[in-house]
Amino acid sequence: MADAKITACLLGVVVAFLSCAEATNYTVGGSEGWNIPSSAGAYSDWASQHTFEVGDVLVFDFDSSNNDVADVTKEDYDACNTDSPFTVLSTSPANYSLDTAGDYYFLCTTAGHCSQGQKLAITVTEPPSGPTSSPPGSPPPPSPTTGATTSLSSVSSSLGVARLVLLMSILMGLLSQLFS
Ligand SMILES: [Cu+2]
Repeated sequence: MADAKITACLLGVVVAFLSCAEATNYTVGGSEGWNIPSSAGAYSDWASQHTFEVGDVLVFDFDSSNNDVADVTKEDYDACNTDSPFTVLSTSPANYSLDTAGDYYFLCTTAGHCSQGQKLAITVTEPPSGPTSSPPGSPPPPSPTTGATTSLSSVSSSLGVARLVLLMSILMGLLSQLFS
């Protein structure tokens, strides 16, 4: 019985380890959701508490009758200009997939909401499990640290494989002891 428990624990460790590489859904603003925040810096604070990687998804949860979410340029983000968004998502919850590395800017296009702090800027990096290949001909992501990010990704990827091999050897050793 004890052996079965140990095996179950070990399997749990492996599952937790492997799930590190999976995409994450982030509900913007946490339980507060996406609306005029109580403090103007609320979404900056929220963003600073998370690390966003390619493949992750932002979930905007808001009252659709009075809000939406639009991705915009940095200039429009800074100026709260709602006239030329790339896309506007007006049905909640709105999922926004972070498909490429770079900087992303969002705001609510309802008059006055952005200037009261309903705006979000985030930086998305390549996941450590390896860079996703960009389609040929597409411009590189607007990041001044592309070179450094890529080499770091390679290092992290090698480390990840080494960790996995180590973990598996430990696991095999323990299992062979259990069943000997
Ligand atoms: Cu709004």
